[in-house]
Amino acid sequence: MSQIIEVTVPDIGDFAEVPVIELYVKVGDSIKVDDAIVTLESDKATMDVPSTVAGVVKEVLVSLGSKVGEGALLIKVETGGAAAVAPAPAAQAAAPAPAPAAAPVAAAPAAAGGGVVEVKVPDIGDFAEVPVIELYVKVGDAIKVDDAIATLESDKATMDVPSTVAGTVKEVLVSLGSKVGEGTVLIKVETGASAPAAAPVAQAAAPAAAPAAVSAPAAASTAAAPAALAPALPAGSKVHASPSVRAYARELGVDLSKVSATGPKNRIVKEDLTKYVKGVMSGAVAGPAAAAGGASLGGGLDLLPWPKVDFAKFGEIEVKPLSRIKKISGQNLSRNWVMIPAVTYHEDADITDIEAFRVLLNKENEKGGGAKLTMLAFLMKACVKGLQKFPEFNSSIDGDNLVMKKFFNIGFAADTPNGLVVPVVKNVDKKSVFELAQESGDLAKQARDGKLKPADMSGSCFTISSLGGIGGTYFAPIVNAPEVAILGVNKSAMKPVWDGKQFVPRLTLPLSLTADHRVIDGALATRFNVYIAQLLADFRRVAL
Ligand code: CAO
Repeated sequence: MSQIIEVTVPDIGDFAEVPVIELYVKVGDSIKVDDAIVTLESDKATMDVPSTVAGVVKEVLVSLGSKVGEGALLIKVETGGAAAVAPAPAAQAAAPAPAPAAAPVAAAPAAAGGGVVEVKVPDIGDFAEVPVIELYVKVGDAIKVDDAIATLESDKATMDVPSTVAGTVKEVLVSLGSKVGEGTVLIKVETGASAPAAAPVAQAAAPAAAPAAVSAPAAASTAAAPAALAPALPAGSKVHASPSVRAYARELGVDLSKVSATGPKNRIVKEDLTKYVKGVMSGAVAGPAAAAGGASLGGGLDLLPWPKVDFAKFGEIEVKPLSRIKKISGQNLSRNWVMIPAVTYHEDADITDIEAFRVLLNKENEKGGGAKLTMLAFLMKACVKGLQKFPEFNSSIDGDNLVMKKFFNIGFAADTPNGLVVPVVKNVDKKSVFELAQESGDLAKQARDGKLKPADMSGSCFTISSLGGIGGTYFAPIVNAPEVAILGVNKSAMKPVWDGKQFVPRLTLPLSLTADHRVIDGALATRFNVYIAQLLADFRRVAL
């Protein structure tokens, strides 16, 4: 049973006509309790109004620039649609919009004192004990009017308190978690003090009645002593953004001071952030280190933008779009390459006997018309034996946990005209080498014909990448995350092997195992490789 609930502006203090500066929802959106609906900005605070209900937005009654006050209807939400039969929490449905009653008190202007001005929490509605969840300034910071000082979060709204004065922070009287209410002094700011030669008396005496009143003397002091306001502000303190945009930036790990603002009053809006992140990811925008001349100390990738070269200047060119598979696999490979501390270990396997056996079986089989036995099928069987002996190879990292798999699905890289795909043979432990050869052959054909379904390419525990039909000696395959290892094989070749008395010709298969060092260390990887080589050298061991 669905219900339409109205979400209104809660008591936001003594502001009657506060403009909507950001609107986060549209008709049809599914929203949860606490999702931000709008950001309102008065001259004293910027605040997000979160939803008090969960459901689907049926009507949006404000737009950007709308002036609202306490009780203004923002949106209508249909609740309980998906959970029509579930017991809808009566309290939630019956309490559509918080409309606390306390009458707002007049805004508290900051007090002055010999050039030091207190910046206080303005009237923020009927909230007495609101925690400080972000603090953007520290002693010594140079701040401007409107720079955010702190973010406060009640259960009804999240709001930034901006500075009403410009100057140098002399004292910070709150810390993260401090509970504040209207009139609480947040910081003390020395206005114009660092410009003693020209410090206009008017500035010291006209602390913070209104931002406009302060900005003029502040500008004057800048002109007289540029150094006073010149020092770079700490990251995050000079940007103008709503609490939800700041929260989003924190989630993405973006330093807002790097983002260009397109909103009114040079405010960073959500689209600016999205554009910045897209730009960094595509290489069009320099990442933090590149922007800082490569001196980033952060943990991000900090890559230089992708080089743009006009190749046509050097000769004839043709531009071909990347295939869909190449685009998808490229993204996966890039992520795996940068995120996995991978090491590749090499081993040679003597496959003289197994190859002779394979050829023999295929000859016998020719008469019966059965599937051709492939080296890949033997490799799959050997790898499953390896996963059983060394279970770490059949695991995946999930946060702080290692997921140990008790099933044995093996993926194999298949080269197709459109790019690389990895079909997966399921339950390899329960299938014969003949069945594996048949099934992998069928899957490889479907891959080449572009007929693989998503289910054919999922659920792999470990991957084999065989270049044996082509050539090569050794290579370093990229781990197919979230798997933790991949076995590459190249073309086998006759090599002289010392048997203790003499060199004998042995058909040697080069193995290249790449493993995720977070899970598999070098000793374990080498044991795995040695074991696989033993199995291939004497396949009877697989039956043990
Ligand atoms: N050494 C020597 N010869 C080998 C061999 C090896 N390790 N593996 C296969 N061969 C030979 C086979 O004997 C066969 O020869 P004949 O035709 O004379 O019998 C031929 O190569 C083809 O072998 P096959 O039918 O078993 O198929 P395949 O080994 O090529 O494996 C598949 C199938 C799907 C793995 C393969 O087609 C493929 O796509 N490989 C490329 C995988 C790839 O691109 N990996 C790189 C990923 S990272 O960029």
